[in-house]
Amino acid sequence: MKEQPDNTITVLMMGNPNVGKSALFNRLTGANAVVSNYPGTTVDYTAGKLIEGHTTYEIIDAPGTYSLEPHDAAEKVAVLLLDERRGDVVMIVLDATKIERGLYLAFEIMEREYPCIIALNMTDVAHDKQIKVNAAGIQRLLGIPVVETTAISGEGVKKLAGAIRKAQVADMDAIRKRLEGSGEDRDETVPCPGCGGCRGCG
Ligand SMILES: Nc1nc2c(ncn2[C@@H]2O[C@H](COP(=O)(O)OP(=O)(O)O)[C@@H](O)[C@H]2O)c(=O)[nH]1
Ligand SMILES: [Mg+2]
Repeated sequence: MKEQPDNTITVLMMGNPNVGKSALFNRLTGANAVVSNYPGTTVDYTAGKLIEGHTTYEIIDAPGTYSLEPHDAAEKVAVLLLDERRGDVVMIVLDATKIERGLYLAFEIMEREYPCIIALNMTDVAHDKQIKVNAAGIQRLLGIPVVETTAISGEGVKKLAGAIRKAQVADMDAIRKRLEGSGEDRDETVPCPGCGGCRGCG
């Protein structure tokens, strides 16, 4: 990830509408958010700061989008924010009850080789609906950090903040091989991006 001279790293939050991006953003940044209008549009986006140790992150809450082929002005701004490389790190937010719905966008972002992490939000709803969320499995499959969160209670948010510095560029070939089941040795050969070595830190 790219650090600006003043130690600031930009983190662009992207995901489908209603997955809890803004709720997570509020948890991560507190009360110091600034709303800006994206030049040339009527679309607003919000930016705020998160200080983690010696690092300052500028977190940007992008408008929700289903893909990187925008269908309306808000989606277009989300894609422009990504194109600008405003996101030195991209935090992909998925709804844990509808993971597959968000994966299309997640793969599009990962293919562009941004350092990424995934927040699996709405884990409380998943729990209530008895949907089992295998965050550790997804993390091993994708090779990027995956953190379970519940934005409304704040659960997992501290872990999510700590995981930003572990953001990884996804190795799409390795992911394809794993998906095809032809990875040489799924568990042993994939270092855990969460801790660097374990087989299930999740
Ligand atoms: N139960 C539950 N509700 C959530 C969670 N995160 C967000 N929400 C709610 O889901 C709705 C959409 O959240 P919002 O942050 O606006 O989603 P965004 O469109 O992705 O920015 C709001 O009513 C939030 O309060 C969560 O982890 N659990
Ligand atoms: Mg929002």
